[in-house]
Amino acid sequence: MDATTDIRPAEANAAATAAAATDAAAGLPADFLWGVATSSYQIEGAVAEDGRTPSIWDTFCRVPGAVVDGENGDTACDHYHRMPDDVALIAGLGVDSYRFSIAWPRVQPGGRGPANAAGLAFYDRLVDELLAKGVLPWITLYHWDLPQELEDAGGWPTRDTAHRFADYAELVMDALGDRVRHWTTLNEPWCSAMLGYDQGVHAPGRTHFPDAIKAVHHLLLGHGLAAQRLRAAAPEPIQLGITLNMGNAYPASDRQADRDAARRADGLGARLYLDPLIHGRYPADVISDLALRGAEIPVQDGDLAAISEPLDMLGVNYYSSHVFSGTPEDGEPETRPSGEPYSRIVPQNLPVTAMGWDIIPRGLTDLLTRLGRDYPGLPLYITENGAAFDDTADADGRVQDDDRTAYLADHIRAVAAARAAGADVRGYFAWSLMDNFEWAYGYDKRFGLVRVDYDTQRRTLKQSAEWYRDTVRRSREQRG
Ligand code: IFM
Repeated sequence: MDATTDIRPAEANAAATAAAATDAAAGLPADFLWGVATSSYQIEGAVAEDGRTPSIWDTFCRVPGAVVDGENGDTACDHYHRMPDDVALIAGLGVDSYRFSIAWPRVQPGGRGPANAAGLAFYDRLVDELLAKGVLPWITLYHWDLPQELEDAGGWPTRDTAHRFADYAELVMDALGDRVRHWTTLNEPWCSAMLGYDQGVHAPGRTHFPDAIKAVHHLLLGHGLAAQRLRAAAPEPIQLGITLNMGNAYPASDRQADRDAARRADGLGARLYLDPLIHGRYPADVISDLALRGAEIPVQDGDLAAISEPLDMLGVNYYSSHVFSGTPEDGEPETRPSGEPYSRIVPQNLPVTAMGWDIIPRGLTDLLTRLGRDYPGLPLYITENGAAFDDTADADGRVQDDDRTAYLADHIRAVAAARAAGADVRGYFAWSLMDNFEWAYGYDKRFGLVRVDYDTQRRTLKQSAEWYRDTVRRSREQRG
C-alpha cells in the first residue's frame, strides 16, 4: 500500500474560505451533539485556594527544564475566578455541551478522606451556571492532576491508586449526580502512563517502561472500579464512558515488517486499552511485545471483570496519525540487539500544526470506521479534536486563523464520512474552548477557539470560534 498517497487530504491544508467550510457539518444528524472542551489544570489557576493541595503537575512544573519557559498553571486562564463569564462565552457559541474536568486535589485534597466542601462548591456553581444557560455539563473525573500525596505513595504504578480513584469518583457523584448525566472517568490514560511514567515528559516525570505498564493496568482498574461506584451511587441512570487518545497506525508498505510495526504501534497505543475495556482481555500479541521489553501487566483475579464494566460511550481524542516502518532508514537490521523488533515513524511531508503533528483528517475517518467494526455497538463521541497554530493577533486581539478553521472543517467532514460508512459517532467537542496551559509546552502553543491575552486575561473570539458557532447554528437549524 502506498500510505503516503492514501492519507494525503484531497485538498491538503486548503485555506478555509467561508464557502469551503460551510458544508462541514452536512450529513451529520439533527441530534448530533456539539461541544467545546477544557481541563482543570490547563485553565483554572487558583492552585492554592479553598483548600486545594498540589497535584503532580504543580510539582512537575517546578522541575527545572520540565516545562517551556518554566511556566506553570498557578494562574493559567484564571477560570476559577472568571467562571460565570467563561460559561457565558460557551453559551454564546451555541454549543450543546461543555466538557470539563474536576481537579481531584481541589475536591479531595491529598487524594484520601472526606470531600472538601469549598472545592466542590466551585464545580457545583459551574454545573448550575451551565444548566441555567442550557449547556449540558460533561464531566471528566481525571485529566492528569493526581494529588501529589498519591504519587508519593507510588502513583499509578501502585494498585492502591485505583482504589483511591474509585473513592474520589463517588465523592463527586454524591455532590453533582443530581444534575450531571454525562460522566467520563479518565482522559487519555495512554498519556498518563506513557508520557508520565515511561517518557518522563509529563508529570510525574518518571522513565521506567515496566512501571508505565503497571500504570496502564491500574488506570484501567481505577476506571472500572470507579464506573461500578458511579453507577451504584448515581441517583438517575447516567451515560458513562472513558476517553482514549488514538490515531490510525498505517503500515508504510505491504511488507510484513511494516505491517508488524503498525500492528505493534496500534497494540500499544489503542488495543492495550480498548480490548480489556470492551472485550475483557488484554491482547495476546501486545502481552508478547511487552514481554520483549521486560514489562508485565499485573492482573489480579476480578480485575478484567471490573475493567470491562459496560460502557455507554467511548470518547475519542484525535489529533493525528502515523505511518510505521519495521526497518531503520538504512533498511537493516529489523531487530534490535535486545530482540525487540524495530519500529519507526515514517515522516510524511504533510502539512503540520504548530505541534509538528501531521494533519491527516482521513485518519479520523479510518479510526472511527475501524472502531465501529472491531468494537460494535458502542456509541462514539469525539471528545477532543483541534489544533495549535502560531496565531497572530491584531491590536484588538482578533485572530484570522484560517488554518485552524480549515483543520476543524476537514475533521468534522471526516466524522461525517465515518458516519456515512456506518460508524455510530454522536458528537464532537472542539479542543479547546480557549488558549490554555499546554502541559510541557507551557503557554507557547495555542489550541483555543478563543484567544486569551495572558497579561490581561481578556478573551477574544478567533475567526475559528465564529466559524464553529455558525456551523453549530446551521446544524441546529435542521432540528427545527
Ligand atoms: O491539551 C491537550 C489535552 O489536555 C489532552 N489532549 C491533547 C491536548 C493537546 O495536546
